[in-house]
Amino acid sequence: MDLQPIDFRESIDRKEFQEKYYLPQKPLIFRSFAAEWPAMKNWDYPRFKELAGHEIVEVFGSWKSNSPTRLKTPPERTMSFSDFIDLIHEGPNDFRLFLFNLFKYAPELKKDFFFPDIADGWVKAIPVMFFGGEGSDVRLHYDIDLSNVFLTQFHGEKRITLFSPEMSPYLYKQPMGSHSNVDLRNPDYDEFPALKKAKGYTGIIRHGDTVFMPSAWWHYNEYLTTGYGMALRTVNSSVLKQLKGVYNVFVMKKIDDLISTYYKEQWAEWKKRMAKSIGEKVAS
Ligand SMILES: O=C(O)CCC(=O)C(=O)O
Ligand SMILES: [Fe+2]
Repeated sequence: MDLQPIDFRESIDRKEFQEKYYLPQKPLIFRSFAAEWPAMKNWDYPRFKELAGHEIVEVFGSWKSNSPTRLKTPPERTMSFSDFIDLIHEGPNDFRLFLFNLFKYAPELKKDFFFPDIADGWVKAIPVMFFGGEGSDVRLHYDIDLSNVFLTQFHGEKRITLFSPEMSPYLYKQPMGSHSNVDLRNPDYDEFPALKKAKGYTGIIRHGDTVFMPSAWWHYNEYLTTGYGMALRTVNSSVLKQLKGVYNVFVMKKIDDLISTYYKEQWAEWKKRMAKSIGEKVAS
């Protein structure tokens, strides 16, 4: 695997961002995206507990042991948001909240950030959050809605590893999905030889940093410490891709869920075989 550092900028204006990153679809870590948000100063765990601590949340655990071939993995347990916050502070563990809409329970938090004038086409209805305990990781995937993602980090550090869409065959993309089962923390080159040829980017985001992940870019995120992030997104510039995104979310995901329910083992084995046969072709 060849991993280069993701470009980093303290500050970048709209014109330069559009020319160098957004239009050519190149990733960037930058600080000016969220620098003016009140959220950077006034969001913390006690406030979240006060506003939404009693809400029941679905908690995810290690992806490797929980139906890793399924597009939508089932949650491992449910608990109050307050207990979840305590749990991820109890030391290294695998617990995470994924695509968590905290704003549904605490709409006043929406006043603490705004959509920066760095791009157009914001999907304003779904700012979503991600929480994780130190040591947890997010399976290698790209977002099936095919939008551009701006992921801002709060209170902690996360390592982000990115690959362009062209890298899919080298990453053993599974059919009927937008995810891979390769473990980038311990890459098994005997089982996944094509991975050796994958070329990507890596970087660490800390409190106040935002990583721009272009549409359909693969990401593997590791929580180096306990922390959380918020993702804002802009629609894909191609209407065809927007439609593909809608199809992925509302049709592909449902079909995968249905077949996974009725043909669990066979479906999982077929997906792994398909991903491997594509990998074999590009490995040599
Ligand atoms: O960092 C995380 O927990 C996951 C973030 C993610 O997958 C995303 O923003 O699309
Ligand atoms: Fe994602």
